[in-house]
Amino acid sequence: SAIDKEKRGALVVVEGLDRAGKSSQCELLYKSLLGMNYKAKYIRFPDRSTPIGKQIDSYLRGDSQLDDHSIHLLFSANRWEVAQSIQKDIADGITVIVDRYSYSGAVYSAAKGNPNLSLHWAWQPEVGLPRPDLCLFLSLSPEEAAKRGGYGVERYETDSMQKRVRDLFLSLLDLPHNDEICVIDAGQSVDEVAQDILEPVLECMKNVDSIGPLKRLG
Ligand code: FDM
Ligand code: MG
Repeated sequence: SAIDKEKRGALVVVEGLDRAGKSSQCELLYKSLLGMNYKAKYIRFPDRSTPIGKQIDSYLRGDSQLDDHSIHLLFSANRWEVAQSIQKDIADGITVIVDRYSYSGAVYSAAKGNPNLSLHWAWQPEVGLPRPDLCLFLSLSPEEAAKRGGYGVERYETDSMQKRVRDLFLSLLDLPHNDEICVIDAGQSVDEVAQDILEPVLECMKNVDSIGPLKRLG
């Protein structure tokens, strides 16, 4: 049977720019796994439903102003508040699909260009969070992104911000310890992208035993 009681779940993160199709692909992946009788959950960050998430939501909509460091730490706190439940789900054999994670956290804040908020500074509050077994980076060229219609009205949904976010995401991919990152060409059709995602996810779920227990971000 596809459900193996001995096996832990996998922690699978989907990252990328706005309009890369992250949420649709997470939804498709989640349904595929359930259809194959795997235990799965789909969560997203920011989780706007918690008290911290409501502050983040208000900030993103432009209804409130916050210091760059302050909002950054709220985004991180929003992950820490569910870190234990993620660990529990993984231990219970549930594969957890996460729509945005620490990579968005560090990159979006550092992309603001605040001279006192480097990528290095931005990463520190993420240290110790559950480490993804697999991170799928949905890569989209600026040209392809432009074809997908306009941005929404939230903070960060501007050309200049998206360009800096893209450059910083790409610089993260170069880090030597980031071997769990898998780049997906998000410019393909929805079905092609879904297939390119499903393969490494199934492979990762098959291999979690050899990876050992869930690790932490360093
Ligand atoms: N974002 C998201 C951050 O700035 N930091 C974070 O830690 C996370 C998870 O929030 F612009 C940004 C990315 C995006 C905005 O995300 C809202 P969604 O996926 O559009 O809800
Ligand atoms: Mg958005």
